[in-house]
Amino acid sequence: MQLPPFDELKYKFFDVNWDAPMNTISGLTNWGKDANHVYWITTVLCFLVFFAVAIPLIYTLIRFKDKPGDETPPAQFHGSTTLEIMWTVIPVILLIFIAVPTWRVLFKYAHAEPNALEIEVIGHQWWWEFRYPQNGKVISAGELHVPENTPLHFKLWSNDVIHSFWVPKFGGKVDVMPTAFNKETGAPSAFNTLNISSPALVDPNKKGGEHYQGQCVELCGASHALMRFNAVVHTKAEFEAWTQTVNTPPKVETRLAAEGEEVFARCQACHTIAGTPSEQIPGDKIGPNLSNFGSRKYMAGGIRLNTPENLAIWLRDPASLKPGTLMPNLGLTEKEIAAVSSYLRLSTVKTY
Ligand SMILES: [Cu+2]
Repeated sequence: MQLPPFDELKYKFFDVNWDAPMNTISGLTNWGKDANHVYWITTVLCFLVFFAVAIPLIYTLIRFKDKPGDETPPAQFHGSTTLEIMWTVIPVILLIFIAVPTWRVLFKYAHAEPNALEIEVIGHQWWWEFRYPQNGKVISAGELHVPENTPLHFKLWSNDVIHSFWVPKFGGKVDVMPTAFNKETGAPSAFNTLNISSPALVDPNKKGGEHYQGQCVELCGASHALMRFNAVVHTKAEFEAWTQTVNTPPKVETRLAAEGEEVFARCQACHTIAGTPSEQIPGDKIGPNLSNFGSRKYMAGGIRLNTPENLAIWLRDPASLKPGTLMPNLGLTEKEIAAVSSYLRLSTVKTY
């Protein structure tokens, strides 16, 4: 399944589609499939209970309806030990049938697999940051890259308010909570985890990976609905190549890009591009890491395709695309916008 660009997605109420990117019950990962199994068991049992109650109820309503002229009072009785035992024991048995598979799935995914790829997920108002501590200083924003068929160990926390991490096609939805940080190491004192394996590629030779929609699912402020991201599943070789090249600094070859590099000096208090002077400014930056921004398919937290036109709209007035964003209107001239856009869109990594 190939995802259409987010800004071209149009949902219709009756457009029910198994392959729809936000379908909750068509997870492709081990976690997604196991959770769906529990879901179907629960659904089938719920329908059985519904019919077991509804059918006798409808029968009783018709069979014992008041008949005109019939003055006989209904039989008067109360208490039935057999019935009371039945409606205690049957629900207990049904709940056991739901609880056992639920526990099995919960415990199965409670711990990371020993060879899992660790990914730190940090929620910000309103964008996602992904760090790959096992791959040096690889950091991505708005775009989660994973190799196919690989156990993943997500560690999730928030930089501000509560968010929730969700890729419907992966399954697993985890709250992303604010936390305190260790003063010396900067490590979060608490985080949630999610242990799933990435899905296999539908087309094993797919260049540039397969894209799945991700979304924040905890109301987190004005632009909560615009806090999306793009999950890209690559072949293992392509993922390796991405981690190797994503921190390569841009090659500035044109005058426009060189001018853009100068404009970007004004952005580096909030943004980092690996391998450039912006990396020297210490501390966690307030804005997304823009290393190889040009290689990203989407921008502004996954809400628009990464095109020069959309980037210009964003730079002219970020809040016009994302109300409440921390990025101010920098008052750039059209010339500066063209220059910095040309610089930012330079890419040393090609994933699609
Ligand atoms: Cu959020």
